[in-house]
This record gives sequence, C-alpha cells and structure tokens, in this order.
Amino acid sequence: MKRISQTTLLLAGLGAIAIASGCKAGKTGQAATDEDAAKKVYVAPGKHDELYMFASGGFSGQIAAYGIPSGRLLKVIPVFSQNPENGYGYSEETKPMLNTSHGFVPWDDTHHPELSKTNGEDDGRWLFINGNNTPRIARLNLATFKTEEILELPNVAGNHASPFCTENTEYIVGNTRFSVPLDGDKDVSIGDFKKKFKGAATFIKVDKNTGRMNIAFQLIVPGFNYDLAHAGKGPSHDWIFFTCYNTEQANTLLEVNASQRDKDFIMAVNWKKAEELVAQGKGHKAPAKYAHNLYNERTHSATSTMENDVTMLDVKDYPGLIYYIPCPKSPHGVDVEPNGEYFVASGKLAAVIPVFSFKKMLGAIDQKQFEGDFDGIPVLKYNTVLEGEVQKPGLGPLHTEFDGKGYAYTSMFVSSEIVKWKVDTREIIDRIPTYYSIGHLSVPGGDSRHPYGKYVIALNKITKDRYLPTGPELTQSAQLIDITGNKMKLLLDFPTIGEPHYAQTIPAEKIEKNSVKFFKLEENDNPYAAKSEKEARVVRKGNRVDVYMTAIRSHLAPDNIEGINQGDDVYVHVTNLEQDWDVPHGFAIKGSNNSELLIMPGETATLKWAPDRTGIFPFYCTDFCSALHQEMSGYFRVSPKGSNVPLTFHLGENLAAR
Ligand code: K7E
Ligand code: CUA
Repeated sequence: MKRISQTTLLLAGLGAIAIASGCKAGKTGQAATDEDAAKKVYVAPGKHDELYMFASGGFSGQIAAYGIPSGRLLKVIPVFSQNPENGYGYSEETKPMLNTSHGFVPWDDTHHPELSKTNGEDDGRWLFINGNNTPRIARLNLATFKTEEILELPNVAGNHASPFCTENTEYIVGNTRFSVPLDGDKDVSIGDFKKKFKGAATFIKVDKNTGRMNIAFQLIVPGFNYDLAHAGKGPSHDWIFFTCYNTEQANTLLEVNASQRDKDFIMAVNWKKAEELVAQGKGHKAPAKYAHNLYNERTHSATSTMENDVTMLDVKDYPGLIYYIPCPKSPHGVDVEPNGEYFVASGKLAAVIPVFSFKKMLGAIDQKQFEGDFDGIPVLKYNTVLEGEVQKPGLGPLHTEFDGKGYAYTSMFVSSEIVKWKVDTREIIDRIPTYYSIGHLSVPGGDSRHPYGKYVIALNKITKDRYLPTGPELTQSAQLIDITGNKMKLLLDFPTIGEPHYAQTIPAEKIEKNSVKFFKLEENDNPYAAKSEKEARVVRKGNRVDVYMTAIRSHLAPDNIEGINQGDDVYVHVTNLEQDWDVPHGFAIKGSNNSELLIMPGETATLKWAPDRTGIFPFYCTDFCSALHQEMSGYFRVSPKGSNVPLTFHLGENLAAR
C-alpha cells in the first residue's frame, strides 16, 4: 500500500511540473529575433512551400497536409472518419472504406503517419497511418491525396505500435496496445490476463508496385502493452524494435500498477528470420475475421472483403526470433539513427535516455549474455547492449529524431522542451522550451537514412494562452524550430486540426511532380458513370431509382425530374464531365439525411437519398465553380406512394403541367 501511494505521488508530481513549467513560460517564447524568424517562414503570395508536412489528426481520424515553413493548412485528407466536406464515407462509392468486422465504423483515432521508403529514404509514394481504436492501417496515395486501402488487424486492440515500415517498405507493422485474448478465445475472465492475454505483432507485406497490403504473419508475443516501433536500417536492416510497457501485466489502475518495475523491455524482432520460417511453411493458420477495403481509381469506388484467417507464429516455439532488452522505465518511443547502428528508447518515467548498440546486441546474443528469460524468451543484460546513456536530459522523454549531422532531438513531455544531443558522445548540446507539453517531434526525413534536417517541428499537446481563445476547446498546435545552427531557434507557432500526435515531413519536389490534376473521363469505369449529357437518364427498378446525372459548367443534367415516389430509394450518380484542373462540382438535395458530395473532374460519386415526404426538392451544385454557379441547380418532384406520375427527366425544356 505504501509503495502504491508513493508512486501515485510521483506521478501526480510529474503532472504538476508539466503544468507549472507550461504556465511559467509565458506568452512569447524564445523566438529568434522576430524579424529574422518572419523572414524564414515567409512564403510570398503565389509561391510554394519547400516541404509538405503530413500530421495525424489524432481523434479526428484524419490526416492534414501543411506547407512548411509557412505552416499553411493545405488539405484535410479523410481516412478513418466520415468527412462531409467531400462526402468521404457518405457516398456509396466510399462507404465500404469504413467497413470493419464490427460493421461500419466511421471514426477512429490516428497517431502515426509513415511515409513509404526505398533504401531507407522517403520516396513520396504512399503514406500509411494507424487507426488506433478499431485496429486498422490505411494507405494513402500521395499522387491523389486519397485513402486507397484500409486493412483491419485481427487479434489486436489499440493499434498503437503502428504503422512503421522496414527499410524498403517490405513490411509495415502493427502491434497491440491492449493485449487481449486471441480472436479464437472469446469469453475469458479479465482475471486470466497473465495466462490468456497476448500481443500480436503483425507484419503486413506491401506490394512494391501497387502498394497493396496483406497480412503476411502475426507473431504471438507475451501480453504486454506494445507502444511504438522502428525498423533497423543498413546493418540492422533485418530487425525491428518494439517498446513494451506494463511488463508487470497489470489489468487495473495501470497508472500505478504498470509503473512498478524499474525496467521494461525493448523487444528486438528478427523479421527476416520470421519471414524465412513462414516461407518454410512454419506457423499455423488461425481463424480471424477482418475487413480489407480497397479503393479503385478507375471505378472511383471501394470494395470491402472479409478475410477469414491469418498465419501465426508463437515466438516461444522459435528460438532466436525475438530477444528482450531491459529498458528504463515504461518506454514510449524507440528510434533508430540514420546509420542503423544505434537505437534510442525513451522511458516516460526514466531519468536517462539509453542508447543501445546494434553491434553489441548481436554480440550479446552470440555470447548468450542473458540475465534470464521472460516466458522462455531470453532477456539480454542491459549493460551488454548499452552504448551509453544521455544523463539528465530533462523530464518525460518521449520521442527522438535525427538530423543526419550526428545530432539527435528528443521531446520531453513533462519538462516541455526539445533536447539536442550528440549521438556518438551523448552530450547535451542545447535545449529549447516548447509551448506546451510536446509529444512527438518531426525532423524532415528524421527517421530515414538521409534526414533533410533544417527544421524540427514540435507537435504539442496543450496550447493554453498561445492563441486567441475559442471557448473551452482550444486549437491544437505545432511549432517550427530552426536547427541549422548550433542553437535551436523558434520560428513559428501554427494551429493544427485535431491532435497532431506525429507528423512526417518531406521535400515538396518528391510529391509535387506526381500530383494528379484530374481523372481521365475515358478511364472512368464506374458502372454508373454518364460520360456525356446524352447518357444522362433516370431508370426505375421497383422502388429503386437510379439517376445518371452529369455536371459541367454550369448545369446539371437532367435538371427536372418527375415521377419519384415517397418510399423510393433514389441513387443519384453524378459524373463531373470537366477535364481540367481544379474544377470540382458539388451536389446537395434539400432534406437529404446523408451528406453533400464533391466530385472531382472525371469522377463519379453517388448520393443515396430516401425522400421522406411529398413535394418539390431543389438540388444544386455546392461548389462555386463559375460565374453562373448559382444557376447550377434543378428540381425533383416527389409524389405520394403509389402515385402514377410517369418517370420523366428533362434539360432545357419548359415542362407542361401534368
Ligand atoms: Cu507519443 Cu500515440 Cu506516438 Cu502521441 S504517441 S505523443
Ligand atoms: Cu458547379 Cu457550382
């Protein structure tokens, strides 16, 4: 009891320090001289930013793209949540993207955007992100800025250690934050945690050409909380490192009970070996139910398929597959420096930052330098793997990124600062306060083989007094810091959408050159497309009515539709006939309980509408597309159920009354 109350005090104390250090810091922060900073972030009107930053939207379930150094918001890309701005998750074409084994789940919590890599470098092709709550991984296409694929993860709950990729995007991984019984084992007492709750380290194969994801295998690992991961590079290419906390395996009051042990673990996984074992037919197929959703750029539509099994390897049966490295204390992030020799972990409650050596790890494995085992898995001796510790870095270390010039930058949540230190000597070079309570940080390319450096972006949890107040809910925020000199310099605060847990930042030229301007109409394979006004029509089958509608400046065709009855299901398929950049059309119907649509040039999108009453229902284009945009409209007539008003549709005719 005494021990518990002491730990509680410690934790409460850390919280208080966070708030105190936040408030004390005051309003302006330590800007480089204001004029100097302004010049560095000023992007003249009409000029482009130098970098894209992709930040998670946290509990908004989305991703947002910003220009750096200006901090200008460029786009919110819908991923795991419905988005009425463009109808994602509302249109018939995109609803399947949000299907899961639990049915339609139109929200989630995103944490870690991950750019695809070739030879350890960001290649600008795809962006992956985790759905934390209902465990999913999404893949976005950076040529279209659209979510193209969502894969649910079975046997996982809280997909937090995700989606980190290996050096050539051979695999991306996901692992459970909340260990749970495996899917086959359902009604289990929570009291059986230690016996029956497991982790499932999931390895997803990514197709080199298409980016398509498929679960290759899951490793059954002890029931801890798996937090983050990073793959090796160069010499450590074949390995990936996960942090684990709650190695106490507590199932209640984790705040206290998962903070008992002095050291938890880094789990080092030889993924190459796991791959070989699976190729030899090792492991077993286990039943599992999970959704695999794919968006097709030609049909502009998604499909959802339910998968039924997964290949599992129980690590206990395969010595040499994983090793534990003790790590102080409740480690959060684990990060690998650009050369792939050192890896760094951040214990949220630790007073040092340990830097481990990959070479020493291999040596310790070779010489069986074990201090014991956990559930049959060897635990290496801390000192045999340790290269050294960063002493007195600050309070609450979370995440580290690198600048490629031999320096590391670690975020300190509790003392609310970034600490710059030298990777080879581990001496502290500089520190800069952040406002307030930084989580992740992002150096452009900072987790790759070739960081671009130049900036570090602080992704903060709390903004308090930094902006105009907006009631109890304040904006989330990031801060841009110049790292070109010896001393870090604060340049800019900018607001973000949702909680920007993590962001990845990439030179704009890697993305800009591939950007799609519009979809080719002749490549539109949507079965409901109308590729010219001649094809526009209305078709009834029972109580289903399909409206094949076209949009071009400045009319919708057809624009007068009669013969719809109350009780009908009306599917309005709108094809945007424009073949030019930046000419979307919108679509909305009075009283529709669904959403608006925003249809890109060459694309077809479908709004399902069930008219609930008799009457006249205007519809119109919601995107101001031309001088005569206000004229871009039409009428539906809805008659009572069973009425025999004939189904007719028109454009450019003055109708005689019927
Ligand atoms: Cu540190 Cu979810 Cu990566 Cu947020 S996590 S900070
Ligand atoms: Cu089309 Cu406004």
